[in-house]
Amino acid sequence: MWGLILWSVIFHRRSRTKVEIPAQTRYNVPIEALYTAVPLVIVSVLFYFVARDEATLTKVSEKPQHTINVVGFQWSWAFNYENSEIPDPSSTTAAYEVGSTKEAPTLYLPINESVKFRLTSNDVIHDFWPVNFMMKMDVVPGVVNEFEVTPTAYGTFRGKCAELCGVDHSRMLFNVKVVSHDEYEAHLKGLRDKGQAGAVPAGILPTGSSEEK
Ligand SMILES: [Cu+2]
Repeated sequence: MWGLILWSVIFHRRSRTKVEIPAQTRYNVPIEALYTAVPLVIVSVLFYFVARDEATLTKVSEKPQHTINVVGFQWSWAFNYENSEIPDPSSTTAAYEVGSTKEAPTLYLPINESVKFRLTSNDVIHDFWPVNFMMKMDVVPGVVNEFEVTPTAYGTFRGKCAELCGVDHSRMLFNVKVVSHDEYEAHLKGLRDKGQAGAVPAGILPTGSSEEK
């Protein structure tokens, strides 16, 4: 860069002898048309591929095998394994687990079964990021975001909040455990047996609730 600048300064300095104005170039219609058209083409092509892939990645099916309400709060996660679209606070069948900054909660998922995550928050914006899923999505107060996955490998994976959400944001961790169908059902039963059933505290307020904002 410096070389080019110095070269221009030395070899294109103003002549002492000739004082006429150098050739003026402006209003070059072909070049102007080109630098309008080329960026338009670039942006259109990028837009097409982004829109196409985004539509595929965020597609949710009509009837996923499982729906889990993921609640982000300052500063941990709650997972509500729901049986229906609308959480029923009196239901005793929808197991839930609530984590804390001291103890990261574990999200259980059955292998080869589709699961839709319904992401909600009642305080600030969080971001649900099960790292190995190569997918993350914002958890926004007042908004219900959704995405769907079908885990295909057993194991325990890490997850974290990917949106700076306050002082303990970095401790907003969780685990994802992909298990067999039977193990999944047993885990949910275990949660219900501990009394962790119904609509998760801090979750979506049920329709018609007086606390609903
Ligand atoms: Cu967060």
